[in-house]
Amino acid sequence: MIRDYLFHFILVVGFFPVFSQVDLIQNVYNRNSTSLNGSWHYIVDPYENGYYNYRLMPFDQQESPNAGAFFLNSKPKSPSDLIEYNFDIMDTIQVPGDWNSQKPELLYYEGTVWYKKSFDYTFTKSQGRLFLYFEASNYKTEVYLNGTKLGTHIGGFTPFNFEITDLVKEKDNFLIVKVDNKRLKEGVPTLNTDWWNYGGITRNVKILEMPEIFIQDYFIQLHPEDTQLLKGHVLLNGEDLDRKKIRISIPGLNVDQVMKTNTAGYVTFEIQAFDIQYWSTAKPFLYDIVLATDDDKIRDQIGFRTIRTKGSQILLNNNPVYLKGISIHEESPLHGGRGSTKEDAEQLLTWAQELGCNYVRLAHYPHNEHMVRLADQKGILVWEENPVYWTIDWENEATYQNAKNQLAELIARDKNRASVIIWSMANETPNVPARNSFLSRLAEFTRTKDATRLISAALEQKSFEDDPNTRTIDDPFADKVDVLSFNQYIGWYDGLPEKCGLIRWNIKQDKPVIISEFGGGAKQGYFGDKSVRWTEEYQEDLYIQTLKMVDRMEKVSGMSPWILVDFRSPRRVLPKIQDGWNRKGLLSDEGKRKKAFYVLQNYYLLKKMP
Ligand code: GCB
Repeated sequence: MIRDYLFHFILVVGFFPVFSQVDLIQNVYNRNSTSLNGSWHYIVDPYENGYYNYRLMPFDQQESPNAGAFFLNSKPKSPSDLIEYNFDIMDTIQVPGDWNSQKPELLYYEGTVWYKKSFDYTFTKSQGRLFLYFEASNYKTEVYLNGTKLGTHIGGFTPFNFEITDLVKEKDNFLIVKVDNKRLKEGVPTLNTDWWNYGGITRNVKILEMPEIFIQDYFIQLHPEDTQLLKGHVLLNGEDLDRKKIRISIPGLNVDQVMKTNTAGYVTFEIQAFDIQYWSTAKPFLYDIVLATDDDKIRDQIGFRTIRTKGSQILLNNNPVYLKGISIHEESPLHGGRGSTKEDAEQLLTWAQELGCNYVRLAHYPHNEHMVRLADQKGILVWEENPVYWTIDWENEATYQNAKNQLAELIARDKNRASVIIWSMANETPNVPARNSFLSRLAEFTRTKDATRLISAALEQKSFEDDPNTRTIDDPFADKVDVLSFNQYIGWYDGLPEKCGLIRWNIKQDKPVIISEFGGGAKQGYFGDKSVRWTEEYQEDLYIQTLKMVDRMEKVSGMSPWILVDFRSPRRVLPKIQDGWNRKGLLSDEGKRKKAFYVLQNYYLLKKMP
């Protein structure tokens, strides 16, 4: 524990920002925990008055910060004391949840909000260790417990945790969290996106009670080339980890194997398994798995499948698969704002299934864990994406470290999910040398973390100079991906739908192709001629023409049109049509189907390939 704090200290004063104090704990989803969700008091602090003194020095870096530091939760000791804040009489806000959709006056707010939660906790150290776990908080989060800083996390969509064993008291703990969602040029994502920058503690917050030595991380997947070999590793966390016994049991496969860790508490393994029922979209079979040490026991439900490419095909369990997909943003279909609950995920994936999908692209950042857990159960293949979007600060090493860290946290969380078949590095990034090396580094890093999945990125297409109607993918990063994906908007940003009939495709790479986006806007309930923008008929025609074009293309192994549901975007200001919403959804924000929904549904229904 001391070691962790020391490590944290070194990172804080080091060159790069610290991302989290303790490496991520895997499969918190199946651990017993105490929820800190519910009502939290909050203070909106646009000038960061509770963070900096008047010389702009952060209070939390001063030896004796004055009582104005919000993280101290100061209270007057006598009636003459001057303290200009008081969490306990402030308004409350729900956690999890973004502030923009909960408080009308914060709809457009981008900046710092302080959160405070008080709690009692009965625990003695002989019971083990305590960790505070955030599923996500957007974007920069500083966490303090009982006046002590736990650390900082950067990135809005991935989990992080801190050890709190030595800090928790039986009564009156106060947890103070500063969340700042200011967009930054050097951030990931950067200043410019086409989605709402929902701020706040957007997913669950929990306290985990763990044994002294616990299973921090594990990876169990089928060997990509040997369908009877399970491969993976387990990592323990604690003191004196040498030669610790770990038992892995998969009753459904008669697997019961004991292994011993090295001095660092780490062990890799290979297990022969016969008669495996492979996970597939038709039969998404999940095995119950138990990992146990003398002190700890964790269960999971894991599916085994292979995913690889051969020429222009994607092979799932060695059989070609066509990805009948749709792109999805993480907005709640039930109450608006950032989605985070199981019910939100259930609704979005049910709509995707009603559309006939066997695949979803979770755009443009990591979605909550319910999405992939449910996709595992429902047999839906998943593309997961790092929020490297448009033009980020390619030359900035801290930006790279940030992007890498967010991707690492996503892989750490989801690497045991059979549904996840593609890690996407980025979306619509410019073909310039600094970006090429940035994305190549990310891809190489990803392969070292996980050799069992495919790598892609949503690239851009371009026309030949002398022939605007012939399109190709001319991008050096195309050589680094397993699946060649690109977005195209012929019929919307690029001519009218009938233009689809003129376009020829000349894709040279011998790789499977995914059209990661196409689409156009329609205001649900606005009917008219198909030549009139924003009518449902225009969007319907765009889908008809695009799908005819796709049928003439070679190498296409799937698509994820843009997008399942209308979503909020401050870029979309056209009155009476957009009013702050991107209208390219096949469903309105109220969940009403537009005409184009049925065009795609019919196309997927008639598609021969599984
Ligand atoms: C794109 C982007 C997506 C936008 C979409 C649009 O190419 O990848 O984030 O929302 O176009 O609607 O313009």
